[in-house]
Amino acid sequence: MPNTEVKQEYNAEQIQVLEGLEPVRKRPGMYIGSTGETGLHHLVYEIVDNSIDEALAGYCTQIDVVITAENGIRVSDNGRGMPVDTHPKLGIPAVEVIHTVLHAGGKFGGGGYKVSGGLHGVGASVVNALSEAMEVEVRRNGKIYKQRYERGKTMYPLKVVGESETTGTTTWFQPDPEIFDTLVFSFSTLEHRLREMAFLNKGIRITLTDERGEEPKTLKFHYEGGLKEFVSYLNRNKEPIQKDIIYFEVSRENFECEVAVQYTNSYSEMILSYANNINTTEGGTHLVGFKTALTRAYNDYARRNKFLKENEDALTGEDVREGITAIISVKLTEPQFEGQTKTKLGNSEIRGFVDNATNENITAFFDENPQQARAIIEKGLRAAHAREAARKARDLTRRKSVLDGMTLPGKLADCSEKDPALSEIFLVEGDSAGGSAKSGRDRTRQAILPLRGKILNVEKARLDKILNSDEIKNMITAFGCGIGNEFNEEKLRYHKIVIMTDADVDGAHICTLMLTFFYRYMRPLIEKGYVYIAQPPLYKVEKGKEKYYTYSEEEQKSLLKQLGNSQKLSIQRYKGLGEMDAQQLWETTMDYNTRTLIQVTIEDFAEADDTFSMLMGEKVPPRRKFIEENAKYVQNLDI
Ligand code: 28G
Repeated sequence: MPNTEVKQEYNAEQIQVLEGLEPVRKRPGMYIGSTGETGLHHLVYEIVDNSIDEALAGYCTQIDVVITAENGIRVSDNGRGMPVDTHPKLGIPAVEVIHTVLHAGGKFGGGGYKVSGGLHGVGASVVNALSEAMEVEVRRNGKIYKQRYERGKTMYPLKVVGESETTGTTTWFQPDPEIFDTLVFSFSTLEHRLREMAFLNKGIRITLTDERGEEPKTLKFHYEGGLKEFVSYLNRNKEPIQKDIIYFEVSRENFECEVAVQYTNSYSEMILSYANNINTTEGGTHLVGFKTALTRAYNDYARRNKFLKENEDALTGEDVREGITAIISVKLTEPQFEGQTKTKLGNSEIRGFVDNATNENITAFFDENPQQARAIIEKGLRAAHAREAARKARDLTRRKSVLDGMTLPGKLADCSEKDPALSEIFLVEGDSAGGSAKSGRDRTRQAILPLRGKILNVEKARLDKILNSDEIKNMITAFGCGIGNEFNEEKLRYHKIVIMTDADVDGAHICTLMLTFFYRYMRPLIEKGYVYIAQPPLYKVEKGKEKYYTYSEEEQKSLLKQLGNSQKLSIQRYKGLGEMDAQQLWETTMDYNTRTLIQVTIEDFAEADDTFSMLMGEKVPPRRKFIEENAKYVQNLDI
């Protein structure tokens, strides 16, 4: 193999360049958001984005991502390969400039943004600065060029290490332990993002390989249908009420918009929006354009076809969106991102563009598919009636609570503490465990609300029915914070809401039912991290006067090993909370010093929505599969 150095000189300017990456190492958070797990994964997205840009420019069809055995990342694409010609001002190859010069503005630094097909290469320098080692190989001009960097510093001039008939770029990096709190990549996190990328950029082939296990594991993502396939993927555990997916794509000189919509019999709405492949979780002008046009097209059609009489009120946006699964993706050359997390699209010109495209295409779909249109409109009409019924029911509960001066449920054993930040409420399965919890608790700071049996499955009912359920009404009044649009965090009476159910399948089911209710009607509770799951013990082991509790089968095994399997052991397996007396319940599950609480967090909105529709919806096989796969039940429940 030839090993020719590419002619080049190092000079003062070069040193300048190297200093250029210092700010990234000093304040990594400014460039990648955090130095935790999210930031770590962000490194991968920065590199993959460059390959995606090359694909959007029309030169790359295949992207391979590998998690190496050492928890490094290797990304390859079959694009043109990063340019290697010498930069006129800096006097170093373009590929080196890309890796060692900090480009103005990052996603978190404010300022400029990367634009598909335009500025690509941005991000590689940030990843380089935060990697203990990074290597790039460029296949171009019939040659393979290679360069290595360590913590942003070039190790040797770009050299030719071989010949190649193909073109493309391969990048490998090892994140820097001096920078990151964690160095372990999550296969499922990368799987999610890469699948999303493949949906958002139709036709691109992406693979993800994990080389850390005994056998390498590979997933392939390739969707010719783009967002259409994304919607059917999201709806895979739901029941569509229309057979087709409404799909359109419109492009103008400076922007493109792609939309897919399908209604299911669910009662929730699931709309994902993207701008330049970035998930705009705070919404923005593209989303507003879509929602306004949808409501208008929907009502116009309903009036024209006499689903709505002249004297009847128009359907609201919420009515029109009940059961919708929709994805809207726009691409534009100069996106402006606003909002707290810079995930709100601000470009005003996009709004009218998306509005027109949506109005025209939704109207056309309704006109051409009257049967599907009927199913959709009738769903909206039912939603409107239910909304009216719910309003009446809510008025009733509200009036009642005002008159009674907010009567708390009779079953609630409240705590004496009034500061929510110091107060906890335990939602306890069954009256008998509830009784033990009441006598075992710390009365100043722990409130107990016993719940009888299964609570209502909110995934299968509308608000009016939900508000008729006693268990749910009790939770709502005990929490004090209201639900849905009227949710008010400031009124929340406890900052720890602890679900305490038996450690068996029924307990897990009740737990899921409650989480579903919180997720659908009090989502900020979960987002703010107020919801926890208690971990009651599985076993009690006694040896003479010593007493041990274990919380998992593994823990039990290792304890028995430790104690030496002598005959003097008495082992009790708890089948439910009810088998513990007040003292035991306190010691094992409620005592601040010894208990384990699992905090419930939302990793990914789409995935959580998915999990709930799957667990609580009508289709049985996927639910069974999930329960089997997660049989051991939660360690750290990320929904
Ligand atoms: C495998 C890891 C991640 C990339 C390319 C290809 C070009 C490029 C990348 O150019 C500088 C700025 C705008 C032109 C562009 C090659 C034009 C002609 C490229 C990657 C020069 C960056 N030939 N592939 N950057 N542009 N893949 N994959 O990073 O004006 S980055």
